[in-house]
Amino acid sequence: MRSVIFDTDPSPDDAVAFLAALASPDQLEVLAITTVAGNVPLKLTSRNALKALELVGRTDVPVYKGAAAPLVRPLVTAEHVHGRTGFDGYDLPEPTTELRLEFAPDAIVQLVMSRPARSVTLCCLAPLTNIALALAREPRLAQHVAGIVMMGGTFSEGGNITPAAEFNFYVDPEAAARVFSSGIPIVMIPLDCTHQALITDARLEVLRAAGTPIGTAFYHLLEFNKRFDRAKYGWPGGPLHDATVTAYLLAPHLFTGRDVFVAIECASPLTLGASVVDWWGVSEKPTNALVLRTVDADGYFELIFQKLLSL
Ligand SMILES: [Ca+2]
Repeated sequence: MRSVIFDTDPSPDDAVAFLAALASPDQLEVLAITTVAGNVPLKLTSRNALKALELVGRTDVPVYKGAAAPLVRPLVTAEHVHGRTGFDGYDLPEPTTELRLEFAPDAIVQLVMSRPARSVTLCCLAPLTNIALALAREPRLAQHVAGIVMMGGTFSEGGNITPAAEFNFYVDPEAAARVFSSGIPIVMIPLDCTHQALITDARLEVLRAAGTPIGTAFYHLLEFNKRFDRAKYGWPGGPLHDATVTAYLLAPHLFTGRDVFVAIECASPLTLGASVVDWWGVSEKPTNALVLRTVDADGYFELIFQKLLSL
């Protein structure tokens, strides 16, 4: 059993990630969901987290609101991908629960430090602002946390927000740099991996055919995302990025990767937020992340959608 905290800026793929974890109580204990500004502003990401939990009747899971902006830069959002609300495509039920009062980075510190060392894993699906703030608040967090599994970065695949950078790292490169230099064991799932996990019509049909409220809701939400991605990339479907984090925790054998040194660009206007991955070990620097590069896409969708539909 592994205890986890999901740090997220919910668009549908984030929601699939933490809901699939909630559907796996034999393997994962979800301590909390913490929200951050990213795909859409903080008020909306927080509301989306509550709505997703409302949909599956798990309003017992505490949701903490975190940073409204990156550490030093103005917020960049992605309404062009996820719509104005971040959850465009289907009207989820209005939340009946409230956010917890505590600031998310403080809640992360409290939840991790009050438990045995190396027993809580942070699942990061968004810009890493909350994690950097938690490390500033309590530097011992780096030794106490079990590790971070994150969706973010890109190296051979090119960027999805600039030619060089993936969205999460681009939005808050200083936070990403702080996390990568923290000494925390990191599993990084970059676009190089997630771009193999495409939501094709056949995969999406599994959700529609289930005919359940959850299946129907996510069919429409992911269908909305897919339109943008299909037009942008010319692929048969858009990638289901963030749920790879949960899939890795549940079934690491679906992935392959390599221990490498990763650094984040924080200065160059041209390549801001780029993750420089030393795949061939040419820098001879000590490794600081396991970077995943392949995923068994059929196994991934089978696992994640089966979990989602079991709620
Ligand atoms: Ca996300």
